Amino acid sequence: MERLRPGQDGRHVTFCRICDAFCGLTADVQDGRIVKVGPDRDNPHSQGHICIKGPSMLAVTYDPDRVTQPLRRVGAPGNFEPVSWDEALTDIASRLATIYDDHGPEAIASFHGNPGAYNISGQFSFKPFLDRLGVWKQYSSASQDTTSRAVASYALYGSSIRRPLPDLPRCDFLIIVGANPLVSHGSVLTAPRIREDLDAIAQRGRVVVVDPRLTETAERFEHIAVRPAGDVWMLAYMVKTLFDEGLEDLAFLERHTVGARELRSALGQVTAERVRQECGVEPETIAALARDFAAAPRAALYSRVGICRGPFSTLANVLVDCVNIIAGKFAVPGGWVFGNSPLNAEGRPGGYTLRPSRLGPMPIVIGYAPFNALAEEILTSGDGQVRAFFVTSGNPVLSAPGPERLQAAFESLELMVSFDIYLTETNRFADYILPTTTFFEREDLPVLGFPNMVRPFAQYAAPVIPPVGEARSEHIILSDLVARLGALTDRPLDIAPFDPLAALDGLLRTGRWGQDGLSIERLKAAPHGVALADNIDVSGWEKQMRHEDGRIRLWDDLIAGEFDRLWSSPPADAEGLRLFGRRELRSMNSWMHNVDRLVRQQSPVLQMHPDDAARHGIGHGSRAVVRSKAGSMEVDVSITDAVTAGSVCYPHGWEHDGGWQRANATGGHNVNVLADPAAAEVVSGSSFLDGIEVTVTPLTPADA
Ligand SMILES: Nc1nc2c(c(=O)[nH]1)N[C@H]1C(S)=C(S)[C@@H](COP(=O)(O)OP(=O)(O)OC[C@H]3O[C@@H](n4cnc5c(=O)[nH]c(N)nc54)[C@H](O)[C@@H]3O)O[C@H]1N2
Ligand SMILES: Nc1nc2c(c(=O)[nH]1)N[C@H]1C(S)=C(S)[C@@H](COP(=O)(O)OP(=O)(O)OC[C@H]3O[C@@H](n4cnc5c(=O)[nH]c(N)nc54)[C@H](O)[C@@H]3O)O[C@H]1N2
Ligand code: SF4
Ligand SMILES: [Mo]
Repeated sequence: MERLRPGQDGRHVTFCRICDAFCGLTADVQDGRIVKVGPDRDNPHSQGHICIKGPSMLAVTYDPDRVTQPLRRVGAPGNFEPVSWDEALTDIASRLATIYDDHGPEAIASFHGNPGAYNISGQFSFKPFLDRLGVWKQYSSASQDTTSRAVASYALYGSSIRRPLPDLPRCDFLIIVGANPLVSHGSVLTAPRIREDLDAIAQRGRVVVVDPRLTETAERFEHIAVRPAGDVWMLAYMVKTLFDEGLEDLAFLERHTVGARELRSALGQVTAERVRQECGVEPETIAALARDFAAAPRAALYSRVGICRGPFSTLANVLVDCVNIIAGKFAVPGGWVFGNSPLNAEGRPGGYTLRPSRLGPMPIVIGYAPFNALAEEILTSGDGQVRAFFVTSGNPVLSAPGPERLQAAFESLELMVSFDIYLTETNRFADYILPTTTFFEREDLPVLGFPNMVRPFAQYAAPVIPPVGEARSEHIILSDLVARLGALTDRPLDIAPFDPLAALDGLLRTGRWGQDGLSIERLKAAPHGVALADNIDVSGWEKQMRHEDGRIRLWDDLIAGEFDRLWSSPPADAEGLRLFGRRELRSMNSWMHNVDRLVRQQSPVLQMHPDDAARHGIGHGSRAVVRSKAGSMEVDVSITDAVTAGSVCYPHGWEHDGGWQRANATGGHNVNVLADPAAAEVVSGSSFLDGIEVTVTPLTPADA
């Protein structure tokens, strides 16, 4: 089949790059412009599944508020004037060269936001560029969703990039802890038709959702309501039950693990009473769940961000894997398995280091430093102070703790450069906003999804249209910047132009299906994508172990230390309220809020249980103040028994003040004012975003 050229009239085949599902899309081009976006029914992976966000990228692409030419800051934050690429890059290169020569890489920092993970241009240039400059102060949204998972993997398997996933197509009993796949469409799990996969599991067996809210997923299946941040106790009790009742897979433990005895003995400290108090679930319910899980031949316990942002997130993630491993559900069909990426992953760092720094030791996880150090790095004067900051596809002022301090930090920088498609709450402080492409304007492979596909699949998408306005993809901008910088800096700089596709071709050819001829060329010849296998091949998982003895560590110093911290933590306050977040189908973190049909019906409110509302004198629709140790905000309250008593729920990513006019008019508040910017889990650097202790005080009386 002949591929259409970018911008050529006709139906283009492509795929969505907003979330981990990577759904196949079609895009109809007329007179050089995309006029319609729909599902690609011939995509063997997503088979016509899409959600409303995919086609909404049409509105984003041609949004009159989109930034489509380079902007230079003039005056107060948010004020910009257009400049040429040449002017922008010349000035950035010269200011960067001065900072680099005078202060070295310690004076440079970066933030890599979420959409950058779905973009090979950014993935294969932004981090490599900073790595080659010697910059280690690289921050990312991983501190908000993944570093605790990565550290758990490092402790267990010796590699922070080995992340098991549930083998949905062959699973008959799935427990989901802290994930809402019917809305999120999967995280570290690529299964575009996930609703059908879950329905099929429920039909064959059970799907049980452990969550403080009766989520869209919980409502469709079985629900166990848990207190936010309490499930580390629940998971510990599940493991304890498996050991106490002789339900462990002794043969597997003997052959493939070390530390089962120490783990078992440590769990002796878990009492039913403490478990009930911490997670609000009856210990007998938890024990019954553990028994049923162990008895089911093909079962998996899956968890995602709901357990990654509490005070014990690394330990919670370790315990998730322990439940699977000890019950004999690890690396078996239908269980908790490693996926089959088509890319050669040999060169990928799976490390975890504690790096000494002027602000104390910093855990560097999957190449990123803990986000909570960023503002301090910029604001703390002296040797090593950060003066230049690059941000790509990130909006930390809305997405991360401590927005006020971040704003002050960004405004104090000598040089701040943002790569984005909008003028945002973050880059309004930048010196330059460099306009980048949307996914219709660039080529990509679903690289992030590769290791997490329950049905291994690969696809290449060509650009549907040429870049709108003067937009350019990251690797082109950075290749240009590198050339200019090389001519200016006194330090040795030997960085070749970035070529993401060539790099990926090499990784495909030397990867799992390379011998069968998998390459970019082969993918280009199959526009709807290539189904690589019906199921994940679970054999050979031992080769992925990175501890010297090849065994899984159920116990080591890090895990022991985290248990010690848990044992000495003060018991939960039975009267207190804990705040946690939620995602909406029509919202994507802090962006996509400029699309009217997505945000029209959204108005962020604080959800509160009727018993708590009565206790605090709050009526439905009341205004109230939510206060935490870190800050406060005014909210509208909605009373609902969908949230468990003792907890309140508010979404993130609101309170816009950028160039996106529709978004600015949406209202809502930046919930991250309540998150403590100074606090993070020490071992992983993960932020505390769920389970924050708050008070809620009415501003309007209950009967108003
Ligand atoms: N309280 C609370 N806070 C949270 C969360 C939560 O659940 N609760 N969730 C956290 C999670 S999981 C995450 S991942 C983070 C996300 O946080 P971030 O990664 O900081 O931010 P996003 O909201 O995803 O913003 C992405 C930015 O990328 C831009 N963008 C979109 N597409 C492209 C593109 O193709 N190229 C470029 N260059 N830019 C693009 C958008 O305009 C936007 O400015 O938020 C975290 N923050
Ligand atoms: N529509 C939409 N899709 C998205 C996103 C989006 O913003 N909108 N964001 C994308 C991103 S960046 C990510 S990382 C993924 C995340 O994907 P998921 O992890 O599937 O998504 P969440 O909705 O954040 O699910 C977390 C769940 O954990 C629950 N939870 C909160 N605290 C606790 C706790 O202490 N214990 C337990 N057991 N549960 C808890 C929440 O109620 C929520 O239901 O989604 C992606 N997909
Ligand atoms: S589910 Fe995710 S990948 Fe699929 S259309 Fe929606 S946003 Fe895009
Ligand atoms: Mo995320």
